[in-house]
Amino acid sequence: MKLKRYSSQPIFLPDPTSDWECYNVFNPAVIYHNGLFHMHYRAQGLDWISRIGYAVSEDGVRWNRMREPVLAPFDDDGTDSRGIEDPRVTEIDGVFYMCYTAYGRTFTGKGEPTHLGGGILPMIARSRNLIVWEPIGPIVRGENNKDHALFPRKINGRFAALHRRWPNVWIAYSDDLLTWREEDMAMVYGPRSDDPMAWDSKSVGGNGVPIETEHGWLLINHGYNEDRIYKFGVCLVDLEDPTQVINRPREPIFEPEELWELRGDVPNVVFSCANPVVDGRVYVFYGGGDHVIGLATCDLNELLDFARYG
Ligand code: BMA
Repeated sequence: MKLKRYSSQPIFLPDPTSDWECYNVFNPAVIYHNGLFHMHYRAQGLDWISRIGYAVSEDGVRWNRMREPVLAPFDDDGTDSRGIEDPRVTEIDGVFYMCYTAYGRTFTGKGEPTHLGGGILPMIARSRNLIVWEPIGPIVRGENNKDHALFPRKINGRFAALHRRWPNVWIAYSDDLLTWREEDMAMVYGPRSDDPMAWDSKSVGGNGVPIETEHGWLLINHGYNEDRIYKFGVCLVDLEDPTQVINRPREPIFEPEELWELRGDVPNVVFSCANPVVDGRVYVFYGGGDHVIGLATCDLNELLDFARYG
């Protein structure tokens, strides 16, 4: 089972006439709403600070973008002054929520600072119209935590989010999206560290919003081993208790092959924050080489069969 590229070319490129998105556009969130694909993408320009741009499309391939970013660093204290990264948008009961990584200049807490000495926060923002976003707050503070995404409905009456406490994927629950208590968090799965040859032996993280199916939540994820080649896999977990892994096939479903995935700002990277399902097809939008955006798709039923029996 492999995802099929829509084209050997990227579907979305940096805009050389823009100061904030002239270098890289990558790792977009995409949701399908009212007959249109809505994309929130990470962009870097002259100052190398990530901002979130917005574009809209009828077919997921030809996009119309807004001139100005819809979300940019707002915190002068420094929690997001190095940028806003890797959005994942979920619609719950008519409200849109964006999970994103705030990358700050200052490091607080335990763990390791990032290579530039700053820290990261797994943030959530809210919007009613996909354009105006109001940051609500982080899931946790003071740790290496990103790749978070809200489930598209409450589970047992509570909001639920996947998040990544490096190198493992966790789940967290909250009543109000503001308070995420440690006792409401649990690990779901981790890298296959028992097999150093496995493609995901060193690190794993969630991709887009979990897909609800009659057989469980279908999770698409990314991972890498010592070679640091980012690939995608799948994992099927229980609908009412997502810490229960039903099956996790060993083979990856996607990996860098095109030149713009093997090269780029960071080599050997395909990185996805979006897998909306439209008319039974899964649309996997992804960043190639942290530089451009590509699209690969598959039939939902085929992917589900693979997740169950692969
Ligand atoms: C991860 C994320 C992604 C990025 C990837 C590859 O840690 O920060 O934004 O695409 O690294 O560089």
